Amino acid sequence: MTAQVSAANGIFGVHLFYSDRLTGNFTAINMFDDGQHHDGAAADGLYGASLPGQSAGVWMRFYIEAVANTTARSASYLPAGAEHDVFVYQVQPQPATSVPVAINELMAANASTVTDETGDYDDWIELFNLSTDPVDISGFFLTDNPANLDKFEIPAGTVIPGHGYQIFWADEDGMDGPYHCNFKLSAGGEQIYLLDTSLAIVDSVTFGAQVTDFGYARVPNGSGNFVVQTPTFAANNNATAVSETRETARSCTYSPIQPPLY
Ligand SMILES: [Ca+2]
Ligand SMILES: [Ca+2]
Ligand SMILES: [Ca+2]
Ligand SMILES: [Ca+2]
Repeated sequence: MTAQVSAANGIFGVHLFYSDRLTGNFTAINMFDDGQHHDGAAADGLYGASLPGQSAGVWMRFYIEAVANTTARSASYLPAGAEHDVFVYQVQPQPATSVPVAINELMAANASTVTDETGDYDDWIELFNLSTDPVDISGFFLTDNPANLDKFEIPAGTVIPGHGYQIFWADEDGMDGPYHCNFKLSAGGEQIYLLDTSLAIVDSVTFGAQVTDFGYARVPNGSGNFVVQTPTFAANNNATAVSETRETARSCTYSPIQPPLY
């Protein structure tokens, strides 16, 4: 953090107040104008200080206090209404490096396309392994909440074969099996993240309002942008035409149910 500060009588001190939660007390640290705190040159009026690193998803609040070098030690604040009005930001996750797994397709309004093991037409998320080698995603996470990145932990022993698919039901039916997430997909749209074991983002998708019984899928399969199209449950997204051959799901532990052909 840096702040450009000046006062007719000079500066007594500049302080950065911060909190790693949305309520409660602030911690104060000094800001410096010594050229050693990412503050430009020494004595140039630009003060600097660094906030301690935080985990992804954390909401941070902060404000700055500048105290004039007068007997009254009069103080000014940024924002002016601190500490009732403060700055807020959320720490974003780092992107993961070289995990060749994509959020490949999702369905947030499944009325008649495909059912889970219990016969429910529930939301689903399809992951695709872009590489030819198996990828172990045990301990990875799926979430629909950027403030709760470790919401659903992918079970141990989850390996997606090379060029294979893995379906996760987003139905809050965790008792029905290991691949039932503790969240649903909003048909009105939201964000879905896939994160690795250290909560770095492997892939994410932001989607808007969904069309009932249509998929939202990467085309070309695994790498393209998302398009609304006929769903391809646990199968290649390029194969949406009736005349095309569907790729068989190789990673599913349940009986794959083919979506209807249009
Ligand atoms: Ca400076
Ligand atoms: Ca279900
Ligand atoms: Ca949701
Ligand atoms: Ca698909």
